[in-house]
Amino acid sequence: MSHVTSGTTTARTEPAVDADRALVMYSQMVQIRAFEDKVNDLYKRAIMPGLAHLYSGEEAVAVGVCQALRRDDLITSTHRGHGHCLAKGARPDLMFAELLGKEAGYCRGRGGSMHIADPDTGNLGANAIVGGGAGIATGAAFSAKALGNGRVAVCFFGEGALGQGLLSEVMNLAGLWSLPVVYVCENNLYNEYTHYTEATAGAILARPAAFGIRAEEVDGQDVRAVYAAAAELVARARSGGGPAFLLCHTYRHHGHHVGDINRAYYRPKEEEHTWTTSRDPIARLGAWLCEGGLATPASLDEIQARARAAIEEAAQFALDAPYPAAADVRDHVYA
Ligand SMILES: Cc1ncc(C[n+]2csc(CCOP(=O)(O)OP(=O)(O)O)c2C)c(N)n1
Repeated sequence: MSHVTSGTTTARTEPAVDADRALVMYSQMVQIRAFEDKVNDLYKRAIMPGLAHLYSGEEAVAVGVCQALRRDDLITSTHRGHGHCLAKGARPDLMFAELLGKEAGYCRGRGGSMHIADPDTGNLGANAIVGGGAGIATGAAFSAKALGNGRVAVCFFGEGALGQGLLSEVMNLAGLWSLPVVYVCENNLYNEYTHYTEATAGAILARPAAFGIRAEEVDGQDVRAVYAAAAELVARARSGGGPAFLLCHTYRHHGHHVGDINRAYYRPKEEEHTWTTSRDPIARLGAWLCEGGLATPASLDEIQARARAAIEEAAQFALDAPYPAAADVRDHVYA
């Protein structure tokens, strides 16, 4: 990993992550993968209404960053938000209920996949508007600083949001006022069906650097590296060191959304193959755990089986849960 501050780049050494945390991160990534597989299954069987944007392949970003946060720290999420919500501590049963439009869901079934918010875990909400979380996260950081409560806000966004003016406006303010916010850019190479190099001018890290914001990049498929980078930037923000920008290089395994099946016209099959095999974040951490004697293939299989069983149970809860009453369906909706 390297970081760029006022034009300088520094190498970072092997990330320090203890065994317990590595196993927790493995379990969390597996939970997210199992959740997304189940969402895809529900969509393909026409049980889930609407669409969802799956996070599979990007799990190391949400998990590595959220492991560096306190429960009362705040995040904003995106249209591809299930992983952020779960990594921050959301309950899969209530998330499935939201996706299926059930009253038990996080937003009483009125929001669906792109509108999951969970104040109890500091999740200020997913957002269907690209870049929409930037102002909210920066405002939350402003509030944390004014109140002196020591909270840090993390703004997750895809690289597509780099084209949104709001992001530049709020990075300017965060830089000026030294706000405790970390902007986490998930560069999965594509904005819908367009390669990011066709939509983003210049060097990504030059943008935060222009506002005097500490800017770093990391292999987003290596959860230990993401955690190490995030832990440092979050601690720095918490102790008054100001905002930071973490660019994570990652990849989505599935299409832009669940219905995006035929992708060969915009991204090569060989590229998909490379990222889904040798660059898979779960397989990579699993290999590291086994090489270090911290796990065995059998113990990892057991974690996977347990996660899948728990996800099945959570989905069943949501399938059995009631819809909102027809008379109340317009309540709790603000537009
Ligand atoms: C303001 C705005 N413009 C356009 C869209 C349509 N849209 C939805 S997702 C997306 C691409 C987002 O790409 P990126 O931010 O890189 O996130 P990714 O989907 O790759 O995770 C676009 C253009 C939108 N939701 N909001």
